[in-house]
Formats: sequence, structure tokens, C-alpha cells
Amino acid sequence: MIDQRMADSINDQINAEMFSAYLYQSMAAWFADQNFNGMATWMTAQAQEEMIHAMKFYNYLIERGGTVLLKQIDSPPTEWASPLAAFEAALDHERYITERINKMMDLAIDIRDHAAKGLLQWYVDEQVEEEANATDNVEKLRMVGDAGNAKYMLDKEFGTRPVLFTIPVSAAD
Ligand code: OFO
Repeated sequence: MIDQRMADSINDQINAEMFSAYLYQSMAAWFADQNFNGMATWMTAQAQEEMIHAMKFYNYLIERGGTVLLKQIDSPPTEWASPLAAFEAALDHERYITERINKMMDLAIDIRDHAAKGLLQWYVDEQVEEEANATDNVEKLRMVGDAGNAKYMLDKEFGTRPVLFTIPVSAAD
């Protein structure tokens, strides 16, 4: 049976991962609104990945005999000053998530929960990748600055990221 402190921390993190999905889907909506459809695709794929992060914790908690408690998800921001500002906000958010995961690992070590350590190591590694991708995106946006052509090409590049699944937009699809 999982220690209640770890179960609570996993439930809080399920909420944080779902908020990440909300945040990136909100960014996707804003990018689409600004006609940056490639960046919108990139953010939709990221939001989908965040739901996988949430569900990985969810499944683990059930497997360990804990109780999943889904809590209210905060509303994310809905607009940003520029594409660069949005990607900078994404990088800040990933750094915040890394801190949370590290604290969870500290807890697992303190209470000698070896199984949770194994799971959390996956997230520690994943956060290295998440921060690297977010940093890369910010650097690309900084590099192109206000150059319209370059921004257009960059948007196309962002749009090559595959989404994990698509949702039919009407009953006929
Ligand atoms: Fe973006 O890594 Fe989960 O939250």
C-alpha cells in the first residue's frame, strides 16, 4: 500500500500535469487565433503529451492501491504578448514542473519508497527533455525576431510535430 504522503503528492501532480495540458491547449488556441497554425499544432501535441504525463501518474496510483482524486483545474492565461512571450512562459512553466518533480523525488527518498523512485526517475529524465525543447523553441523565436519571412518558415517547422491523435470536428468526419 502506498504511503499517504506519496499518494497526496501524486494526486497534486496529476492536477499539475492536467493544468500543463490546459495551459498548452490555451496557447494552441491563441496561436490558431493569430494564424500561427504550425505553432498551434506544436502546442496541441504538447498538451496531449501532458495528458500522458497525468495518466501515467493516475495509472501508477491505482496500481499501488491508492485513490485517485481529481481536483479542480485552474484556468490558464488566454493570451500572450507575442509568440516569443508564449514560448518563454512555456519554458518558465517547465522549470516549475521540474522543481515539483524534484520535490516528489526528495519525498520518495525520505520515505524510502523505492517503487515511486523508479517512476519518478522517468519524470526526472522527461523534464530534462521538456526543458531542452522549451529552451530550443525560445532560442529559435529570439533568433528570428520580427522578421516576417523567418517567422513564417519557423511556424511551418513547428507544424511538422506530429499530434498523437486528432479529433473529428464534425459528425461527418
Ligand atoms: Fe511538460 O512536462 Fe509534464 O507537466
